[in-house]
Formats: sequence, C-alpha cells, structure tokens
Amino acid sequence: MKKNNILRTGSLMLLLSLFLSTTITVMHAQEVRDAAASKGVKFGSPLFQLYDSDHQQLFRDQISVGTVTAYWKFNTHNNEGYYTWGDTDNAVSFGEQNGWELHGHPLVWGSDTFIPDWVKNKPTWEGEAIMLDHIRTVVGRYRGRIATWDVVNEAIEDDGTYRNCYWNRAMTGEYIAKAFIEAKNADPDAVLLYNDYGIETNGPKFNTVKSMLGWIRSLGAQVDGLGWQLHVDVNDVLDAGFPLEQRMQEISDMGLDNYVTELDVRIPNNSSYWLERQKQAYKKIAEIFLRNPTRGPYFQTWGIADKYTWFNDYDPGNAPHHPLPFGYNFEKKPAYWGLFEAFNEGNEGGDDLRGELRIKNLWSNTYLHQNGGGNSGGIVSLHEYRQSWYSQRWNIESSDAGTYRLRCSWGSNYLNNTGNYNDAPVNVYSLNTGWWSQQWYIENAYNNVYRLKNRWTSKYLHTGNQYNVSTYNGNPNWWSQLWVFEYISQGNRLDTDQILDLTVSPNPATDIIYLNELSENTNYIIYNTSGQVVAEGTGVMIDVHQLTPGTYLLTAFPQDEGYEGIFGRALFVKK
Ligand code: 9MR
Repeated sequence: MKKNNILRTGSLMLLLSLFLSTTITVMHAQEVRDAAASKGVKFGSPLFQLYDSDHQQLFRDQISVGTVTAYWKFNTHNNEGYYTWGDTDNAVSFGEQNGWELHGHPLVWGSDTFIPDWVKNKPTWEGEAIMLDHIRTVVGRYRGRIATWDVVNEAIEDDGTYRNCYWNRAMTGEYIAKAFIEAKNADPDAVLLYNDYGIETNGPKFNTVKSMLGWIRSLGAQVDGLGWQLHVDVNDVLDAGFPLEQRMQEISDMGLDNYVTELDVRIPNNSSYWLERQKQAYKKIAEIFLRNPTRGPYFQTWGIADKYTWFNDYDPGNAPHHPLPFGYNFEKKPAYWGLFEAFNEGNEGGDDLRGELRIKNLWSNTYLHQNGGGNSGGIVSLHEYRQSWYSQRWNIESSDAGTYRLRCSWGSNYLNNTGNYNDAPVNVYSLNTGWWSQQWYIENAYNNVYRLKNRWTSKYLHTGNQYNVSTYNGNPNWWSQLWVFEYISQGNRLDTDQILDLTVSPNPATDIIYLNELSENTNYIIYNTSGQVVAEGTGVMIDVHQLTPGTYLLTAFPQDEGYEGIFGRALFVKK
C-alpha cells in the first residue's frame, strides 16, 4: 500500500501518538442559518402552525429569528377592552426557549380588512386613543422580549395613494407617525419598521412609501428601517430589470435599513426547471440583500415550507405556487441551496460541502460504491442507484491542507488511491491520518458538480469504462472526472428525474449550438464553471457567441408530453 514518504521516517510511537491525538474533524453540516450567521444575518420565518411538532423541529433546526404574528383582529384584541395573549405568548415562549431573536408583526395594519369591527364602529374621533392604547399594551407586554416591530403594515395602495382605512379617516396619514412615536415610547430599545409588499416592482407605491417615510420622520417618528415583504414571482426576480437593488439603495440613502421580512417566490409548477429557476431567484435576492450597505440583520421568508404557505389560504391565481425553501415534506429544495450558496459565498473553501451524500459520475450516471463488504481494502466501483445501500453513501470530512477525506457509511473506511499511475484502482481503507492517498482536493466544476484530486498523486478520480474507478491525469472536459454531489440530508436527488446525456453540436462551439435530440419546446439554463447562470431561454438552437471561451454546463428541460421528470445535461466548450 502506497504511503506518503513522511510516514517512513516516523517512529511507531510517534505514529501512534499522532493517531491517538488526532481528532477527526467531521465537517459539520452547514445550513443557511450558519452561512447567514457568517454574514451577520439571522434567517427566519413567522412562528405559526406550531401545533405540528415536525414543523416546530424544522424551526429549531433552521432559524435564528422568528416573527410573532400579533394580529390585532385575529390574535390579540378582537374584542373591545379584552386582550387575548395565548397565541403570542406561545410563540414568544417558543422563540425564547430556542434563543431566537423575535420580530413582532404588526401593531397597526393600514387596511379595514384587518381592523376589528368594534374599532371600525367607533366614531373616528376615538380612533387615536384606541390605537395608542393598543400599541402601548402590546409593546409593553413584550418589552425587552420582542426586539423588532412592524409598527405599521401595508398603509399604501398599489396606485400610490394612502389606503382609506379607519386609522386614516381618524387621523389622516399622520396615524403612521403617531404609531411609531407611541411604539418608541412603549419600548425605546425596540427596532421599528414600516412593512409593505410590491414595492420591489411597483414604482408609484415605492415612491409614496419613500416619501411617507420621510414625512413621518419629519413629524417626529423614529423609523429604523423598511420591511420588504417580497412576495414575488420567479420571472420578475430573474428579469434583468428587476429594480430591487436600486430601490434598496434609495432606502439606504435615506439612512434607513433594509429588512427582508416575508420572502416567498412563486413558481408555476414543481418541475425541475422551475425549481432551478426558483433557486436562482432566491439566490439573486439574497445576493442583492447582502450587497446593500444598510441591510438589516434579518432575512426572513413567509413560512418556511410549502406545506404551510399562506397561499394555501389565499389564492391570487394559480396557487399553490410552491414558494418556499422547504417542500411539502419539509425537504430542502434547490431554493434552500440558492440561499445557502449566496450566504456561504466567500466562506472557507466557498464550497457547500457537508454531511452524508451520494457521489454520481456525470458520464455514467451511476454511483460511487464500495463493493468490498464494508472491509478495509474493498474495491470501489460504480453502481446503479440503490436508495437503501449504505455502500453508496459517503461522508465528507475536512482534513488538512484544504483537503477532505471521504468515509463510506458502510464500514467507515476511507476512499483511497492505491497507486501513483494512470488508472490505478481506488479502494476504501481504514483511516491513516498521514496518508495523502486518503486525502482529496474537491474542486467545484459547476453547481454540485466536482472534481476530486488526490493529494498524493494529483491525479483525478475517474472511470475509464463507466464501471471501474481509478485515478487519472486531470482533463476538465472528461465527464468521467466529473462527480455530482447529491446530499442525502439535502434531499436534492431528483428522484423522479431521469438525466439525459445530451449531445451539443458543434462542440467545441463558436456561435450557435444545437440540441439535436430535443424539440423546440425545451427550456435551457447554461452555467459557467463557477455555477453561475450565464444564459437561459427556450429552444434547441442556442446562440452562444457572447460566451467567453471555456467549458460550460447546459441543462435542458424538455416541456413536451412524456418528458415529465426528465432533464438533460451536456458539457460543451466555447472556443
Ligand atoms: O399568512 C398570514 C395569514 O395566516 C393571516 O391570516 C393573514 C391575515 O392576518 O396574514 C397573512 O400574512 C400576511 C402578513 O401578515 C402581511 N403581509 C402579507 C401576508 C400574506 O397575506
């Protein structure tokens, strides 16, 4: 067995002490919460549907800020002179038990739909006292426990006028300023936001929100920031003209912070194509947020899993929209990893390496598998997917010099290069911390597509015949050296999807490429080698002349009947 030369000089005692003292640093699974925290951001969601224990657990695993829905009409004050605290107390306690920061929503909603009848039936001259009493009571009850409040929610119409609600009729638009002033009196330490939807695309509404914020501050209101609800459509977000970044900058220029408070991204259906575009949309919004100079500390979705999206109760057409980062069974969707990639950018290695996964060869579409009965020395080969086989499950563990070890879940032996020559077999072997033959550099080729370079030989994990696994001199265009990471915990294996090996012609390409096996009714996305989308569209004759020379990964999603759950991949070179 080949060993790194350093070992030959070590005494057995030294080796033993080294072995005993060395603790294997298992790469802890990274999640959006950890990645966001590395950017000073708390990721979260409203704390509702808490009766579902699995939903509670998902919150425990995933968030660090929770919104307490303190609706006047539905939760706290639906009857005159009588407050009900059950829901809000429950949510606040749940949040405090888990150490989350809490975000209250909302104190005053600028819409008669969400103002109780007992209030609306009062003469307007009583309105101010009623509103201030409510704010004082609710904020006072949770003073020092709820850190941030949506003081006023949705006070501006889509046409840019102030909403004609009871509060407006009672106090004019000045009710907004009065609400902020009272909230600040009730809890001087609380962060106070104005919260609204649609302002990322609706110009008249955004302009009125901006002018309103300036006006109420001139009336003495202390406003800390703007809550961007961001209930968005995937195509709006991915449109090159999506104005969110510029508009957030305009709010920054006013000296206000920008918070993402209710993000969800609607897609037409749950197909691989739309899930991928949804991922790109989530990633784009998170990147815009991170670039903003006065971004607040919260990045929140509205609900966390499609199972409990608010669209289940309200359908603005073509529900359910599948809008959230987790699915109907609380599985992580590509959207989750879009957020992760954005927040994880620039972190150690920049790669989202973690946990247990399967490793599929892009040429054979079969899986890295150890067939030696779980024993040290077992030969590694490729095998068709077997959901239950632990021999196809691997665990990435960080090692030294930026390398990783890959431990097979069956037998806990490590992926090991057996020889320093092309096509040297690869096996699994018991841990030897000094063996560079068990250490691999993991190079990101595309989204979740990697090359694995052995530290000892600098040769790449490879298959020569779509069955045997060996190492070979690196060749970036060989699919045999490209490996797709499918995280078992991430659940992103497209179980219902078959992956077609597509032919791109001509390849290498100079201007137009053709996807000969598919019809015009095909959506495609082209990634560069850092996993960024460089082109997308519909059709099978694709103009790539604008791409810089290099290697690209094209994914194609045929929309024709009979292609449900199928998508294709092709590597091509642009000259
Ligand atoms: O999702 C919320 C739903 O459960 C409530 O019944 C409803 C009325 O209070 O509010 C929904 O959330 C809204 C949020 O409070 C403000 N922005 C729009 C959200 C979706 O309607």
